[in-house]
Amino acid sequence: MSRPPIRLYAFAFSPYAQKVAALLDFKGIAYEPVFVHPTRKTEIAFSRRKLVPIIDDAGEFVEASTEIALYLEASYPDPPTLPDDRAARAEVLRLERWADAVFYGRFWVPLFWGVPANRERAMKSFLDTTAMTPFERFFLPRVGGIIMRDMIAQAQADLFRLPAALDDLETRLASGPFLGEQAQASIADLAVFAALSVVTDMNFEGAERVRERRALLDWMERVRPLTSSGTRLYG
Ligand SMILES: N[C@@H](CCC(=O)N[C@@H](CS)C(=O)NCC(=O)O)C(=O)O
Repeated sequence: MSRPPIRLYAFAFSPYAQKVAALLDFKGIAYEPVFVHPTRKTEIAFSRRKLVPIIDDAGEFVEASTEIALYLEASYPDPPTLPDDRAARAEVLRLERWADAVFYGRFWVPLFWGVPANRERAMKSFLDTTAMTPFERFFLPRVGGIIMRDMIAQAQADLFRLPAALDDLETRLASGPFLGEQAQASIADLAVFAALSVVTDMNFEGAERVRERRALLDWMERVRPLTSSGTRLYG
């Protein structure tokens, strides 16, 4: 009997959920996104951490993007997202952690939450993708900015880091077709591509900062045919 599609609990513009969607698309695994209400989170009431992404693979629940990536690699090894060689594997996993812990913080967070037009689109995505009461529809866009004001202020302050984050990525890409000097795309490429492609393919403000960098575009064109475009979760 064939397996049902994987359920991917997500926010449309969570970089971690985008990474998992890009991995699923890379591996050709069918999935359906389940968009989670940003405050009630009833869809993931079963979770203690209540963070997205979470996958439900025929009753097997896995939380957090790196754990999901490792689960997918073990359960659906073909095509691989990790090299066989131990040292190369460790390097690729180190770069994936860098994408999560550094790159997303210096690129995604300032760009989405520090730029007003992008922030509005990100907020609106919750109205478009989840069932909201009329009360929530009215108030969430108005109070969201107040609830998140510290985070938004930090994101605005961090916008100056964005060129350095892209410089850093370009340096890491300088010596190989893929990250970590790998001959094949890996989980690290997919983690970074997932975030950059949303910005370029959905024309978020700041997309030109990526597009003006030839080396980044060339690398993106190498990864793009292997997975989905940046509209993957939110067409
Ligand atoms: N390390 C986790 C991070 C997950 C995470 O922080 N998710 C955010 C969305 S980008 C979330 O669910 N936030 C909800 C909240 O903080 O209430 C992963 O890799 O999946």
